[in-house]
Amino acid sequence: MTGVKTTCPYCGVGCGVIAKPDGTIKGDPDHPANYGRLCSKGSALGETIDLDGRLLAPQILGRSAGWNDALDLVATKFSAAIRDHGPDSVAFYVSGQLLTEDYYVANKLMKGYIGSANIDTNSRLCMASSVAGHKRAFGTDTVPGTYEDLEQADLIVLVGSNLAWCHPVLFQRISAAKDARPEMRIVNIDPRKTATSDLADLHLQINADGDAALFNGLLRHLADTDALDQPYIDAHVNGFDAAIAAAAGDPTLSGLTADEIAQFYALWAGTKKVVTVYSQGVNQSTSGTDKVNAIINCHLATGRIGKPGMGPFSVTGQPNAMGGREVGGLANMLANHLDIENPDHRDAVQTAWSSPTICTKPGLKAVDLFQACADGKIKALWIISTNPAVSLPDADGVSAAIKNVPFTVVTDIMARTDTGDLADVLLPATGWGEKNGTVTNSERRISRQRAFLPAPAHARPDWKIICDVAQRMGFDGFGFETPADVFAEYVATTALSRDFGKDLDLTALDGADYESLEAVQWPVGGKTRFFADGGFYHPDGKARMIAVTPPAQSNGKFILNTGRNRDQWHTMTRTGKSARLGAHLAEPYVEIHPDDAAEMGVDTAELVTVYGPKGKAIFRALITTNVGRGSLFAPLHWTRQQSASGVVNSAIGPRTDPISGQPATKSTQVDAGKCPVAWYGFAVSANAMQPSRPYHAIAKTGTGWQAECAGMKAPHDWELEARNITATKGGDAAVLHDAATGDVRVAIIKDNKIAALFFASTTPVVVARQHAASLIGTDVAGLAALAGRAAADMPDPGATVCACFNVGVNTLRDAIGQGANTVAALGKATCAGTNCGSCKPELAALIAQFQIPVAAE
Ligand SMILES: Nc1nc2c(c(=O)[nH]1)N[C@H]1C(S)=C(S)[C@@H](COP(=O)(O)OP(=O)(O)OC[C@H]3O[C@@H](n4cnc5c(=O)[nH]c(N)nc54)[C@H](O)[C@@H]3O)O[C@H]1N2
Ligand SMILES: Nc1nc2c(c(=O)[nH]1)N[C@H]1C(S)=C(S)[C@@H](COP(=O)(O)OP(=O)(O)OC[C@H]3O[C@@H](n4cnc5c(=O)[nH]c(N)nc54)[C@H](O)[C@@H]3O)O[C@H]1N2
Ligand code: SF4
Ligand SMILES: [Mo]
Repeated sequence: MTGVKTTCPYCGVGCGVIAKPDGTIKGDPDHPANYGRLCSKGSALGETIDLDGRLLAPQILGRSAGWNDALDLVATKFSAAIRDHGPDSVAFYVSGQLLTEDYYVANKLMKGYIGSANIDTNSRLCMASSVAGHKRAFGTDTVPGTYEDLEQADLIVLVGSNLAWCHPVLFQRISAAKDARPEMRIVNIDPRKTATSDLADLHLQINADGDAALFNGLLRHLADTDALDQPYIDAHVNGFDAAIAAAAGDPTLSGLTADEIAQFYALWAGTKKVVTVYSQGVNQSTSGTDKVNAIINCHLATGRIGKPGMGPFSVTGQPNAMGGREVGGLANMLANHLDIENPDHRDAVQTAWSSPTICTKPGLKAVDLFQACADGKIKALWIISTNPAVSLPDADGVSAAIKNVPFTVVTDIMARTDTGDLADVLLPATGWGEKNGTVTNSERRISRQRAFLPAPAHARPDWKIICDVAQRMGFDGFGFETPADVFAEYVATTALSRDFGKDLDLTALDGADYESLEAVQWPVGGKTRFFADGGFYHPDGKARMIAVTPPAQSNGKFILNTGRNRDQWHTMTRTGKSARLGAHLAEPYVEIHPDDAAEMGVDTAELVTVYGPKGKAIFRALITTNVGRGSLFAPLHWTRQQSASGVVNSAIGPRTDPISGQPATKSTQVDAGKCPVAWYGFAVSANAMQPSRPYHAIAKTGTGWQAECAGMKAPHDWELEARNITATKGGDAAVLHDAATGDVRVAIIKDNKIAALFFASTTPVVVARQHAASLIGTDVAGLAALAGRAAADMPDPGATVCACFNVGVNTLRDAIGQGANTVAALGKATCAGTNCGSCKPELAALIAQFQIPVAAE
């Protein structure tokens, strides 16, 4: 069969994919987001579509149930709560990973039929500050730029964005543009040195939340050096005087030196074609909305917006973050970029929907919504396509809050998630590859997701499940038979936003053939960029510059920063299935500066406990100068399914931006110290493990599973401990216990094959992990396996760097030692980096680290 053209379900780049039912995946050469490229996660999609761990039938209180019973129960419970406690006693918490059609019907049901706006989305944790900033500046939530601007710019400023890992194909497009035009300049503003910093000409290691001070200072500098576009300001911008007056503060409060600041300001002022890309380092902050406006202020004041190669560019995280913003998935939006507070908008939407009611006030934003659950105000809750028990701040408090709701429904594709484990009813959704719909990417481009696999067992598409419940609650208006019907209604309702003079107008797609719909950017058929000649959406048609007051700098002992890894997607329900993706970074870690580690008495790979305002988490210490003193960084990916104490949001409190309500998940004041463990362990097993030790983290390997663990007290019986941890019964065990060092090694052999290996030590276990995993299922003699390192003829590749070809750090180090001193040469020698290219920044870093210095003459 020829492949099916669809769209990657991960990040907001929105790459076109050609997929086949056998799991063959390749980039779509014709898709304007990626022109054939894919990153490591996109390339590995074929490894995540198996049915392992999938939720395949509805469950009521943990038991399989039929759809009729489950849907009836959900409809009855929601209707009863609304009847007894009013519409605001129920809530939906949805996701930027829903398709537009799913989102559209969920929003319609809550806002037009239930009559509450208690529908919020994980986009609150992601894009809310950008939405609020756009609305303040432009009068509507418009992203003015396009991907081409990134290639046409002479200066790209990446603020709080690790594009190399989080939007890898955009990063590759920029990297290729810089190769072609080496004079192109890149500045990266991030408290942490990342793979993205490696491409930058200037990395500004700013203090947490120093951005507003820095961009305020830039505005002042632009004014002082005659770099303003006065005619543009006069014609199209309000608020200049107040903004410049507020920008009088000292930019070194950003934590940067006067020298660094001068370099950056001169570059920005002197380069006309500048794009400022920003992401979660900007949005996830108590000053997130202000940071967005401080950035946009500089673009408005110079008229550098909406022209080729110029503009502020908020890149979206999730595949359909943008689509959700279009249909109104946030609790403070109505639908189609129209406003809840505007009675004319409400009337128009209600008329278009022919709905019995319409919400009259904004609903609860995510953090408040879960607080209302804790307070007993929410009687029925439906969570769809998101995992808030992990991803919201105060994750343990949120888990307790969900438990406190009398009736909770979770729709997911997986049977076990931290959130699903708390639900009364689980509803099985069809996942990527099995469902049809549309998503909108960061540059407003709508692409089709198309099914290339049958729906497994009883799973159903999200839009259908929502419509079925709506109909059982007695509502008409949900009789859609296909996602094409939903899309057609959505397209038709965008006539409303057009008629109110808003930006979102898809009516040119009226009657378009859904099956063959090509990727299309809105406004459809019109201009691709907004605002070059003004035309803003405030009533007077002008933009607004906003007076921004930078926040006071934090003086806590440690600031906990959080974010993403290259090869994992959020709570790992899908990427966690791929052994080669897991091999990149296999356990929860915390980046910590060497001086801080020394002060704490923490050595490489020991464990660190991070104490937050509401709870704590334990991580492996990764000692590195990538973070500054007093700064810690931990990834958000680990959940209670794969780890004990690895949920970073357990250590984060529910602080939010006062305007957008977005949680500040990148700057928590915490305390941290060495975790006093008695022993460290590492195990590989053919069986799935759930060690339940004070610290553990499991990951998939090519032969089964691996587990890192640690205990507070040495067990009496190491063989028993090894069997418990590796979940291995029977067979023979060979146990080596070195009384002098305390090192323990256990091999369990069944049917002459190695079933499990376990290594423990009073210090972090030094064992060739990949090699140990490769022994499972082989007949290597038990004692040889316990050597814990590879024989000379079978070198251990080390931690995976290139996920596509499974090339490890040791292999790369050897190749560099033999003279492969460029990324291209390394690719030739080892294949690393020659498929998706996501690891190229790390290859460059390894070359810098391992290259044999050429002796000075
Ligand atoms: N591999 C991978 N890619 C993804 C995802 C994933 O889970 N995995 N998720 C997707 C989603 S939903 C999103 S939202 C995006 C997120 O994409 P990004 O925003 O690029 O990713 P993060 O790692 O969350 O954070 C980016 C950077 O912000 C920095 N930062 C922290 N505090 C500050 C600050 O005060 N100022 C500045 N200037 N920087 C700061 C952090 O050090 C971090 O390097 O990624 C998308 N792509
Ligand atoms: N500390 C900290 N916390 C953060 C962040 C951070 O940087 N730091 N980032 C925040 C951001 S930007 C985001 S976007 C969130 C992400 O956080 P979440 O949305 O909670 O994370 P995911 O793992 O993407 O959850 C998606 C869920 O939907 C399921 N799913 C997948 N496909 C489908 C489908 O087709 N239908 C249904 N019904 N379910 C499906 C998956 O199995 C999974 O359980 O995390 C936020 N939390
Ligand atoms: S950059 Fe990677 S994760 Fe993002 S859409 Fe493209 S292939 Fe998917
Ligand atoms: Mo996100």
